[in-house]
Amino acid sequence: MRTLKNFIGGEWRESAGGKVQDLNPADTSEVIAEAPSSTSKEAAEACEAAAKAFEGWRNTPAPVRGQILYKVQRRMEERRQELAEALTREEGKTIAESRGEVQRAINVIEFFAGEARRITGETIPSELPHNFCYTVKQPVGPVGIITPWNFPVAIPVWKMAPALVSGNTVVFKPATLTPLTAALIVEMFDECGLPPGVLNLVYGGGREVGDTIVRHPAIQAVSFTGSNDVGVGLYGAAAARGIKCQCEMGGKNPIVILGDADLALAVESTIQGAFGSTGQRCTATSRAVVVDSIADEFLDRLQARTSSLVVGNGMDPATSLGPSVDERQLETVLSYISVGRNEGARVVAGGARMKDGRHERGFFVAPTIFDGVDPSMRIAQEEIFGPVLSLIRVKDAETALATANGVRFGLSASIYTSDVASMFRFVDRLEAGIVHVNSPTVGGEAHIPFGGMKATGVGLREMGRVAIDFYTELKVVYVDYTGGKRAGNLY
Ligand code: UN1
Repeated sequence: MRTLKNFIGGEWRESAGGKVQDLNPADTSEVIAEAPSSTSKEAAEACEAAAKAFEGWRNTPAPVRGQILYKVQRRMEERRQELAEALTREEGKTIAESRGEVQRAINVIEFFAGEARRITGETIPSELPHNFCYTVKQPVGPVGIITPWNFPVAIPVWKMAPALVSGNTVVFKPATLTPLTAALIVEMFDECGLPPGVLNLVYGGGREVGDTIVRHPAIQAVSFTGSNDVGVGLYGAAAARGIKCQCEMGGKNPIVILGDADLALAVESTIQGAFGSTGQRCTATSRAVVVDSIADEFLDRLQARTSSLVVGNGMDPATSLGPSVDERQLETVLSYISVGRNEGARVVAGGARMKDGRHERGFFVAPTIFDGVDPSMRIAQEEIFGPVLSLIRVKDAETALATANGVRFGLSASIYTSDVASMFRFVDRLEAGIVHVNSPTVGGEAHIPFGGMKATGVGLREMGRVAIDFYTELKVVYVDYTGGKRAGNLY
């Protein structure tokens, strides 16, 4: 069991706040770590440390900042197994999923280390003679990074890597359920020579610590991933201060399966999208919108495949599905299952908590499929964040499109078809920030933008080159070299 500390101004400091136990959701008799519930005074100290370090870091050449990230990349490669195991024990996902997440974080660091050499502007011809006009990207200042428990390695890294290479300093507040992975990540950055105060870590709840960060006068931008309730509140607090805010929030992602789809492929992708990461993913497939002509066959195959899934402790390599992250999340999932039943949908797989033998001390739910779901039901509209899939039968492709778009979220969407015209129609019309053709709704790559539309997101996209735009201000420079003979202003 590790006792975790705040990391402020380059020092691991004891917190004066209370202590929170970090439990293994697959076996709650295992206490993995004890983390502080940092005080708002400590959060303010972290913001002040970030402010103090800003001048030095902004003046460090970007390629030199990138070199530190390359070192972190190598360090994370060396410590990948330790980080993946901590992730599985702390969050519950399978060890294969954890290894994949750590690799993704490594790729993100590698990508942004390289981007450090490409934080370029433009030269633009002016309308005036002998005028040189160009743009330059400058850091915004100290930034707050507030992250969720479901991807506690990849998401913090995909925010801090672009923030740091752009020359910002960071105050990082991880989710209360995943403090150990956060500490390990910060430790790796510290081991690679990041100057004191450039990256700071405080733990604790959104109300006390998150709020202090977004309201602190030193903080110039906030990047958040998590629930809509929290995100909209943060966005409001950031707007009141007039600072940048990026929020990546909920999803209710559809997989649309048309009559000419490759069914074997569609079934595999639905399994991966709906039950991978135990459905605790903002990109999870939570609705299968299937045309009537193939719906029975699709469901038969899906049920057969679902019954082969092994639910258990993620450290066991035979496990295909881990637990819900904690008791509260488990209760949410179970309550949505009863909501679905009460709304008149039919459970055709799973539908209950698993408590027998090896599931006794964990928060396990059997992978659940509802048939007969009407698009207006709550289980077809609200984000559940668990292994629950709603099958919605529709009469044709047009109804499928309207159904897919008939929710308030717009993160990702998949279309399964072998017809080029249908494919392009869906690509054009699906209301989602990420559209997949014949591939699952989940996933994302370091160098490819990620984010959603509608109620899913505000602010610029994450990852990819565009991520740098959120973490920089664009300065426009006009240089007049007429040497005192300027002919006057144009306007
Ligand atoms: C993925 O599907 O691999 O919170 C990325 C989330 C997303 C990340 C998912 N921001 O689930």
